Amino acid sequence: MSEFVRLEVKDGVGTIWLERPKMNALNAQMQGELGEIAREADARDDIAAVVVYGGERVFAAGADVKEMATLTYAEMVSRAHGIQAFTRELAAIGKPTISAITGFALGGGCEVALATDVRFAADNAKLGQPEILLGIIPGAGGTQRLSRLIGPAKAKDIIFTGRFVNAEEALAIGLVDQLHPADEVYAKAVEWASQFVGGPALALRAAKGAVDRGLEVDLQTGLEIERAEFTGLFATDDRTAGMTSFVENGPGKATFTGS
Ligand code: CO8
Repeated sequence: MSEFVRLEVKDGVGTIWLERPKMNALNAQMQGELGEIAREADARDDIAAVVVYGGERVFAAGADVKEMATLTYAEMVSRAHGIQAFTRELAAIGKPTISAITGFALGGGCEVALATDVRFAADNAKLGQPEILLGIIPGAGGTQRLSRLIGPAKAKDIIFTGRFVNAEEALAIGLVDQLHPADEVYAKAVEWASQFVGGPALALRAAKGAVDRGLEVDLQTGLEIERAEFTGLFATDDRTAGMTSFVENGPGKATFTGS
């Protein structure tokens, strides 16, 4: 049983709740639980899309600095793979994922948000990678995912200074995708996720895989990845249903089964 992370499933949307008062500081146990729940959300057929939410007050203020403060170099060497693993598990969910961000999303918290496909933020949100102020750097994917998302110059400014980025700036630089009032941001994220319930799950998984794997390689290899994913979908019932429905009834009326 998880203590600090909870998976709630409602009408086809899974919400991963971060629940470690006061600030959802991600200690090692919580990181492990988040990775495990991400794997569960990926595998469960009753979940079409996933929302990550820290509650109305705070998304997550980062790794638990109090836990990290006394770790030796040798101890961190053996823990560092686990630290990257939980955001990798989140990013590997083969379904649309979205973070609903209220309050602080800092350090490891910002890295959690970066591991989802899309980010909706409350107008009170503050994001950042303040690790430099602790004498370290982001270690759960921040240097890589932030620079891929907003470009290296803006990412370096945020990582070098450790400054907090407010909601308006985050929207302007593409760090978040939509702003909403704090008490509406979760509902808006659920609404976005709900679009994919009853969708062609295998095509969505293929689309996400092609975009994400393609970003890691040269264009030609990316196109090969796309071709393999594209042709593979011709083995699915959903593409038969989608095309037959189009021919017989016009666009957008197909019923998909996810097979
Ligand atoms: N770790 C542990 N405790 C924390 C953390 C944290 N990251 N953030 C806040 N807290 C605690 C405070 O110590 C305080 O505890 P207490 O009430 O017992 O004294 C309580 O939460 C409330 O915090 P504040 O009193 O400071 O509240 P404020 O509203 O004044 O400030 C801030 C909130 C701005 C969030 C402030 O607490 C802060 O700056 N926190 C640290 C943010 C930070 O540096 N995050 C980066 C951490 S390093 C990191 O994430 C490494 C990434 C690589 C590994 C990723 C693995 C997950």
